[in-house]
Amino acid sequence: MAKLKEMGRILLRTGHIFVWYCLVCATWAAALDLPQRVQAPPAEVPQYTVKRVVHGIAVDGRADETDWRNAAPIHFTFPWNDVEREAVQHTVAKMLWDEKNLFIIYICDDPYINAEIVDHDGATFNEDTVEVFATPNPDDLSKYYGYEMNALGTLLDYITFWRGGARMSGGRGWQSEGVQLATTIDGTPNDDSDLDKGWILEIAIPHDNFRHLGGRIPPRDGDMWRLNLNRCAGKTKGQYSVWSDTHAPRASFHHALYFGKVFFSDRPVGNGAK
Ligand SMILES: [Ca+2]
Ligand SMILES: [Ca+2]
Repeated sequence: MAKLKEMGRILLRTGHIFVWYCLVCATWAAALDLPQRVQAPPAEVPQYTVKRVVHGIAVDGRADETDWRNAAPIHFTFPWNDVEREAVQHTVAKMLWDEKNLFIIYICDDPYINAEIVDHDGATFNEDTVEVFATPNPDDLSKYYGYEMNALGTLLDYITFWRGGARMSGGRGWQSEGVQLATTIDGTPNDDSDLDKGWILEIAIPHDNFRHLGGRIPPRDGDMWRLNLNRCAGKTKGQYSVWSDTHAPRASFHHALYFGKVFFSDRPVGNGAK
């Protein structure tokens, strides 16, 4: 009898734990509240040729350089938003390189710009933010660099590692060096009483920052990196968008298997086909 009572108590306790587990899971899923996939993923990852800077890039948050005008555009896709029905918030990105830096520019349409974080390594991904995830070592997609930058130009940088299907978040203490970053904003950030036009973020990342994960640094003509460009939704009516679709059922960017393929070329930008 005592044994039966003890078993009953254990079952009750186990039942309580199970109920609590379900509640925690449901709360967690609701808290995430990430939009679900509305488009079928493509069969192949996209490719991009990064060409050489010719005239020079001023990292000032403006896209008016001849080299940027001549660089091929990347148009982000919206796997988790029905942009046939809602006003699309375009992002156009471009990449170039020289002997010292990888340059990226993001041109973002955004009617409700939100960015308040100014502390380095803050949670910029909760605001209007663009990102680059990259590894120069295409043979090992379990590690890559993350640069997540809000519309104010605040940078969260890290190296992320995957172990046994889980992503380790301990790499935030890693700091990039010598990065130049600038933004321009056309609108009134953090004021949703009017409509903003958008913002531009321009970044130069010295190649040396990519030296820890294998691959050749600096890259040479023909080298291929795996890389993705992302945009987070911000606080008001935002859209998650991305260069290379991550195949994820809910908005999510940490899927290196689907990063795009980026080829470094010695060809000068503006010379020949984009
Ligand atoms: Ca510029
Ligand atoms: Ca960091």
